[in-house]
Amino acid sequence: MHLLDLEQTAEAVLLRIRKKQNKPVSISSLAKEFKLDESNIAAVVKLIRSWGYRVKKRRTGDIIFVAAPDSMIAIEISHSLKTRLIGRRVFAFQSVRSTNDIAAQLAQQGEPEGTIVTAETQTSGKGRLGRKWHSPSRSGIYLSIILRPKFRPENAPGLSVMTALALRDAIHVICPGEVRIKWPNDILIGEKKTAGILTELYAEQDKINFVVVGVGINVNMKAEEFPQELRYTATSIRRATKRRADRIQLLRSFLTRFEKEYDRYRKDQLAGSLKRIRRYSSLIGNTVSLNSGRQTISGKAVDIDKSGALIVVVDGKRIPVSGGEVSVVKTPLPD
Ligand code: BT5
Repeated sequence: MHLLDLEQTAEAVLLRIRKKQNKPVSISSLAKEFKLDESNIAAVVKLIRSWGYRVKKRRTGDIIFVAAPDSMIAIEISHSLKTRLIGRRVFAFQSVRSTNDIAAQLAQQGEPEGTIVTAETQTSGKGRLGRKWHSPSRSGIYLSIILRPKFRPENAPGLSVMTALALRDAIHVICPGEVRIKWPNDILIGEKKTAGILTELYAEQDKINFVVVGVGINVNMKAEEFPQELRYTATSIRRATKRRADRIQLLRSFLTRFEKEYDRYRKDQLAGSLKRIRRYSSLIGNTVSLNSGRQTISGKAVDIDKSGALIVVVDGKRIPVSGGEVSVVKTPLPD
């Protein structure tokens, strides 16, 4: 069989046998359904196994689907993903410098809105303002989403907050307890960072070419997978729940939520989500100090508006601060 045909057949056979997880499917029925002979079936099973799936072949002439791999592979991500737009095209890599950079290249080459890029590890994962994102292999989610919104560039900063909301909900489902948004781009479990968002805007004067939303999630890292400098500030879902999480399921759940939030955002920015954002924000009500490199301001964080700006009261005045270029620390100062 031609390699391409073999791959397509293997994908179809995989779909068929996984419908009956842990139940045997007879080889003869597969042979008939997919018009294959014994040697084709053997090649198909071999290929499916090479993707990391656990499949048993019994002497009695049955095949049993046992388990999907814990790997970020495209067919697994797409399997039963119910979104309309987000994740309809998947580029899944083993190792890249940064998924955001690959996504930007693909967007420049014309890849459509909703295309996603994932990797098992990043060698130069990026945080904001030139910082690094620690990306150990196979224990996290490293994801970038290409967006092509029709709105003006000044409406883009709120996308990070929108993403944070979808991410907080997806994490909270598998990690009950305190999962909060630290405006504008961190997700905290308790006081520790478990996910970060890097939104990069590619725009001309008043037109967005495309946006890349990058998401890094610490899913199954053990304490020792964090470098010394992150041990006390970072955590993973596994460390919080004391068990491994299914990365693919979490990814699908996030993509589904992201799509819903993005649909809302395009109608009226964060207006429809502000209640939840306020409820889950770790900063509102606290005194914060904002550092933009050039200047630092301190004040009380009182709200987030529909554009995603943090409203800080300084000397009695409400000042909206946009998320892009600031780092924020909660300060212990009395207000
Ligand atoms: C962020 O920046 O939090 C944005 C992180 C975005 C990462 C994703 S992964 C997929 C995509 N491709 C990329 O190249 N990037 C995106 P920032 O707020 O600047 O936080 C960075 C800081 O968080 C670092 O300076 C460290 O202190 C800390 N940090 C680094 N890696 C971490 C990790 N794995 N977990 C928790 N904290 C981390």
